[in-house]
Amino acid sequence: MSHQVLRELGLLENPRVVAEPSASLAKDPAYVVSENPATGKPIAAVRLDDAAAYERCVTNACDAFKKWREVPAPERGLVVRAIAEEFRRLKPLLGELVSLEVGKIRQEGLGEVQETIDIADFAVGLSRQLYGMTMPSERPRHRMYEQWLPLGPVGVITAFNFPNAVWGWNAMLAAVCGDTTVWKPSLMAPLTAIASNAIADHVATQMGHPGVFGLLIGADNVIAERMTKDPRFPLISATGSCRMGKIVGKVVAERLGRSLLELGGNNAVIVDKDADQKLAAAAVVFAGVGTAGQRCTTTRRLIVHESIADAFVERLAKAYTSIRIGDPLDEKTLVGPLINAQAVASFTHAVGLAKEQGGTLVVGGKRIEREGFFVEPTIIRAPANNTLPIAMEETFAPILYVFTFKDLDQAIAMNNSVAQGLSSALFTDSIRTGERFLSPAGSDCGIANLNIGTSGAEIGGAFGGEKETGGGRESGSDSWKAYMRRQTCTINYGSELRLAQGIRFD
Ligand code: UN1
Repeated sequence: MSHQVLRELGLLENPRVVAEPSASLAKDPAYVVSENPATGKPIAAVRLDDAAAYERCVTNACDAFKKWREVPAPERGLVVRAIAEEFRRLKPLLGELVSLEVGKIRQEGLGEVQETIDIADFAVGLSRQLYGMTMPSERPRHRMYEQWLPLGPVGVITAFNFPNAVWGWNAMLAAVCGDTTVWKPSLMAPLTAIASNAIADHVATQMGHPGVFGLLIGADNVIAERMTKDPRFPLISATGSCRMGKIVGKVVAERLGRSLLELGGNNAVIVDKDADQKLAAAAVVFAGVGTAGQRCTTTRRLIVHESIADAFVERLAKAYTSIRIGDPLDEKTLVGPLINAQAVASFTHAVGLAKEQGGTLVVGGKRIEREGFFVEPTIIRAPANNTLPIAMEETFAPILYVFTFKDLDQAIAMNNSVAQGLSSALFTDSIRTGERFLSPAGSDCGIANLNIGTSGAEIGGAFGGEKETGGGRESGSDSWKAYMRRQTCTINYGSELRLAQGIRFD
């Protein structure tokens, strides 16, 4: 069945892809094998790019940029519109490939492709709205305004967990902004990257714009390090771990380039005593176990009012134990596998540490004995003193740590007590409580929700967070500005040279 998807997406004809890799090819360092995490079996091997391929691709992106930047933005929007149409047509296949390669359940695989379609639609509208401001000049017969101009080739580094959408957020915006992109995807999801990029590249090339969408698949020390050091990329947009972001941020800063970082999260949901508990539980379950806990927006900590804690945890435990785990492509499945054996080891390690640190296992905690990389959705209660050091770390797995609070400011302090600042949520029916959470003394995260969970953000808002999450904003709102250069222009249409600040020089 997997071959059917590969065939229909044109991957079998792709010169990089070897559908049935031999044992010796699978060991060849010039290739990476993409495995199905639900079975641990290979799907296909992909040939990696080397330094020479890097040079060809980046030169191509620079040459294409020179032409693309002069195409009127609304016309660039038409190209993105055609790309969105192609993603619409191929959504079922591409969604299935996402499920196959990274283990997302079918609904989430489809949702991911929808996210790319949505941002492409957003970008089409944006292509007629790259507005600059005009400001009154202090000098007579002068006009002053600012304009937004294309920036250059953008290097896009993405993680395995959103192998299509995070590239979409970047590439679709960059394209209408007049930039070309060079995408370095995760080596855990190269097939989705090849298929996704080929769709965009094919449409753009057919419409007379080759080279706008570049792709480089390779080891970090061959591709990603080169990209971050390369001054031909005025912007590097990187999504992934805080550890990776600290390296990328530093290297790009050394050459005074721009980086847009969207890194880890350690997101909490606060449930106050007056909350609609049914609503809160449904939201915590989706955000806690969805994508098997492998979203940067996953709920990792639950901070629940002490008066309702036992009842609420019991409700959650019931839901957690009835979740259907299994083949991601089975419509009934709600939780698929983790990405690989290492992820399972991190899960097991975190659960072990939590117990050593005084945590109480409520449900889950074990690897599931079957092929692939499945683990049980897990709830662990922190000891009464609310101290559980492992909960301060982001483990990319479905583990929910439970803490209790007495008053709101204590809960907010706990929400803000981690190194990252991506997403947060509060469940309450009180306006006063809700507004306090959203006030300057409230959540310190880039995303703060009321009566909605921490994950599953719409594309229309700016997406990203503070502190070790990296500070970058991608996707909607005015995130496009990161992909352009701002130019302030002053025009003298009089015949006298007037100096600003009233300076006389004669
Ligand atoms: C990520 O995990 O890197 O808000 C992105 C969400 C998705 C995006 C997650 N729209 O959960």
